[in-house]
Amino acid sequence: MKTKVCIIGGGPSGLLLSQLLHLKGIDNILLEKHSREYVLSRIRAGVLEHGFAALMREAQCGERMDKEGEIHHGFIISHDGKQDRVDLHMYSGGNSVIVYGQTELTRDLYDARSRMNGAVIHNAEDVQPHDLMSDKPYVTYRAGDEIVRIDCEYIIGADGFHGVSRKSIPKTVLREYEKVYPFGWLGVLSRTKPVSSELIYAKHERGFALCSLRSQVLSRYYIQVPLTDKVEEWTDAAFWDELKRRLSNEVASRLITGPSIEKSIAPLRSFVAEPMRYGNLFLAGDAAHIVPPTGARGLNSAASDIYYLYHAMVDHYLKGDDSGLENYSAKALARVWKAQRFSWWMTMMLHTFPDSLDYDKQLQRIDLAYLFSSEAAQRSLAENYVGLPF
Ligand code: FAS
Ligand code: PHB
Repeated sequence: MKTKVCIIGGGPSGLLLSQLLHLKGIDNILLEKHSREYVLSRIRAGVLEHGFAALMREAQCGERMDKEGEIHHGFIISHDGKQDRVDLHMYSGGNSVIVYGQTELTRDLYDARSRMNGAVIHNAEDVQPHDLMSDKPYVTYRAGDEIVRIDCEYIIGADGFHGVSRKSIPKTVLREYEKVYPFGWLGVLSRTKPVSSELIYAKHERGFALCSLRSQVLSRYYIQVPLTDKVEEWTDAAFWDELKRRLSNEVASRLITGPSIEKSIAPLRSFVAEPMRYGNLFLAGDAAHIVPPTGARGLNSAASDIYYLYHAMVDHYLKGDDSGLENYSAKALARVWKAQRFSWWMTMMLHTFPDSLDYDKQLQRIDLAYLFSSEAAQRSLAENYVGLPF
């Protein structure tokens, strides 16, 4: 098989780029190791920056997002017995975020690829990029007993943290930066009315909690748990009781509980791999960077990678201009590191650290006190949360 761009990974990063390139007439093939059903069974992000939403619309995949997604102009931070609201709309100069689940967004992208007869190959096993430094790179994968070769001009590694692409960059070239947090998030999805119309980030001495949603009939909740916890140790009742302990009495009294339809523990890490280009391989999304979900930057960091790659490929193929490709890694990393900083800051401010000094606890308290005493501090939070410019 032959194509211009071979994309490894059928998550939001790979699918969005595949769709955008297709609309510009740039031939591409996407390889996904799992089935479509498996990919769509994963429950992940819930908050979209306005830049991501704009890209979805440009990809002709924004209709259901605009119809079913909820525009949020702010969120609550519950701390020290208080509920303080961050006015995103006012402090970001009129921007906001859309609450719309990654699962639905990925479904919309898959539907668009199918509608346009996009070349999306599922159950592609043992995918392997080759000859990355040559001008004739290629990718192989196994379909049953057959090894299939795809000759291409560029390879996009959008295969997530555990994918093959980043590992194809020689260790002598790759620089990795990592910080692992001493806790995880236990998340529950339940067909219940959300307890709040806006997200509630709760800082509590027992641990962090988050009240989020997917719709007015589908709630998403998280509590910070030790890394040693196993999801099977947590009954629904135990989860709801612990969540209530970390919320204000007023909010806890309104919480509507119900059976979990999904329950999982995600570890928290900060991770960046540099460079995000090696020869004709370009990394995008979780393949290159991971953030703790506290700042809702994970999926949104992938959006700017895709934006830069999309425009670089259009400039190359339609204008003969390679500057976007040459500058991709530096440009993408500049924004990735700002998202890393924001996610780290939100995580350090709102979580309970097992071995923190009393001094550290004071700093957390004063960080929140300063935030809600300073318009400049709230403007800084707001511009990061709604999404820094691409
Ligand atoms: P993805 O990991 O989504 O997709 C990569 C795709 O590549 C997968 O479908 C995988 O099957 C495929 N793949 C892997 N190896 C392959 C190979 N060798 N060959 C072919 N295909 C291969 N972000 C937030 O903003 N908020 C959240 O609350 C949040 N919660 C999360 C919870 C969990 C458990 C995880 C893991 C992530 C969470 N994230 C969250 C971050 C998440 O949303 C990612 O940022 C987002 O999925 C990034 O999308 P992709 O870069 O497409 O990577
Ligand atoms: C979610 O709804 O899953 C969600 C929202 C905001 C976050 C993290 C997760 O910061």
